[in-house]
Amino acid sequence: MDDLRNTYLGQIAAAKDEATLEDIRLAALGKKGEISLKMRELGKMSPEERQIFGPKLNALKDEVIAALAAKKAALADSALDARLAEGWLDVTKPARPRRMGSIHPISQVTEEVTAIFADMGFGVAEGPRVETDWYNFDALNIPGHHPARAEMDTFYMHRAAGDDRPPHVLRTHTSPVQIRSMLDQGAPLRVICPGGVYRADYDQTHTPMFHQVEGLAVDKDISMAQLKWVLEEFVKAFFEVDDVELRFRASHFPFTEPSAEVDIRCSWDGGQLKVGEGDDWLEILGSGMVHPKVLQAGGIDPTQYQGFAFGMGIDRIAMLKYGIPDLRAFFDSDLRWLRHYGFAALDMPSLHAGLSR
Ligand code: 2NM
Repeated sequence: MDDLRNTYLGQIAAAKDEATLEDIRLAALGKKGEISLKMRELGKMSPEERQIFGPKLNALKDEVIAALAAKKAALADSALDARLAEGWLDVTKPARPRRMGSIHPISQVTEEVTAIFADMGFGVAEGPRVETDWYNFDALNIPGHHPARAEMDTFYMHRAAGDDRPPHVLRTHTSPVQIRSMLDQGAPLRVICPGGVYRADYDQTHTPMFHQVEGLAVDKDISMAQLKWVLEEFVKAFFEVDDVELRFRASHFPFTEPSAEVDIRCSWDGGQLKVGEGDDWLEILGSGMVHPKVLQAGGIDPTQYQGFAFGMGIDRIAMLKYGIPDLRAFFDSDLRWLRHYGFAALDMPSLHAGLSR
């Protein structure tokens, strides 16, 4: 009995892998295993002998089974240890963002603009790209005969004969989202509306779909001075400069009165844009005080509230900030272009981390 015990426990201790362990198990406890055969011999013994050898043999069998299990667990542990020692993963290392594709400059700039205005307390609203002509035109003080309807080169949705629903258009600006925001949320209100818009126009500087962001602030005692401060803060944050000079030029939009186009001081030395210095002026947005009729269409009492509003082209400011020469390339889905002008997927623009790093 002691020999059997020493033999098998010794072999188990020396086993180097699971296959050897399985061989040992078969040799000791398999159908024709040494210990199994001994157990069978118990039947031939006298009752007295069996009383002595039975419990001893059972204890030996249990001991070998336990030793096999313990060794099997130990082998598994050391196999894991070996794998961990050999190849290990540094979870503190940065991911490889290029593998995930890249962020389109329009998405990047939309996020940048959103982060800047969110920091000034503006919410973000989105709306449908197919609008009724009321939301796209009438509510914005652009009546049926108004030349702006023609100027905007509107895409009208097809209508079946006998369809008496109001005409639907592809929105020509994101202002209808601001009408919806006024109707949904009432005053006071601060909101920006980024998104795609459509105009039937295609040349060097125009694509039939492009992107806009419009802003709206409605409250009691809203003034043009606040508009100018907000736009200055925006331009400084967006172009990442400490100082800018803005120039308001009188203009005309149906939905604002008074209206102003806004230029920023810049230079184009060496063909590269520098914002805040130089003798050139760069037009970047349109703005004004919201027309009383537009407030009224938005369900807001114009004798109690005023608002300022502004709008700019996302594609255009993206080209300016990142030196992208051709607008049409934005929409070509050329992978080489996207790799060149795209942004790392994990770098979300934020004011604390830097907008465009
Ligand atoms: C611009 C220029 C000036 C504008 C007005 C509104 C609304 F809906 F609140 F009346 N939203 N955006 C606006 C004003 C847009 O884009 C060049």
